Amino acid sequence: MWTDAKKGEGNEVSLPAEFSQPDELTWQQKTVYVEGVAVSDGIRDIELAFEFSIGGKTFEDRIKVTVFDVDLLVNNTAGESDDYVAKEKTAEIRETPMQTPAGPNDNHIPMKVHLEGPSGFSCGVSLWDTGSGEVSIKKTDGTDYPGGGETVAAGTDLEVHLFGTKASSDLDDVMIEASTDLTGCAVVEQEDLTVIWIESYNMIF
Ligand SMILES: [Ca+2]
Ligand SMILES: [Ca+2]
Repeated sequence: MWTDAKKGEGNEVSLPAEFSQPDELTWQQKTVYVEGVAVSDGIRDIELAFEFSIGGKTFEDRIKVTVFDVDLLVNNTAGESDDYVAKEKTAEIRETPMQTPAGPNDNHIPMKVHLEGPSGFSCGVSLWDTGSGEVSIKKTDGTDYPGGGETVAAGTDLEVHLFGTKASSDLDDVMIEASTDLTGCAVVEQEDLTVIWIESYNMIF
């Protein structure tokens, strides 16, 4: 638990924590930030309890939370050494593919969206990319990955395809990011990769 959204030295709260000074805990509001450390064995298996004592009376509130984890496996591996995708060929550049595999479905790689969590847990996962290079994220049937996300169940993998659409200017300058419908706009996972492209006019020997 942290007292700042950006965790750092001096703002960690060790539990159980006690706040006794008025400037540490105002009646109106005290915001703390909870970080998941280990994935839950069961849904809502972690209980946070809060007690407030004043004038000889004690008030209490409790909430239950679940810790889960989203992993993005570019090229279906956790390793970084294969995190490359070639930029799509356009019809003007290569109308007739010379290589196999090539054609309308070439120049893409698979990516697994893996959800780790307790049995029976699922959530909607949204994906997007940032950076200089660009990819388009599609489902395996060739349609765009929906902006509203796809539901993923704990212990399963959702496979998507990454198409390189704009070449990288630096290594690993494309970042795929994920959020879930349970955690708001927080980015729950990031994975970087590179879109490679060789222009024919650079191939002079
Ligand atoms: Ca990989
Ligand atoms: Ca990577």
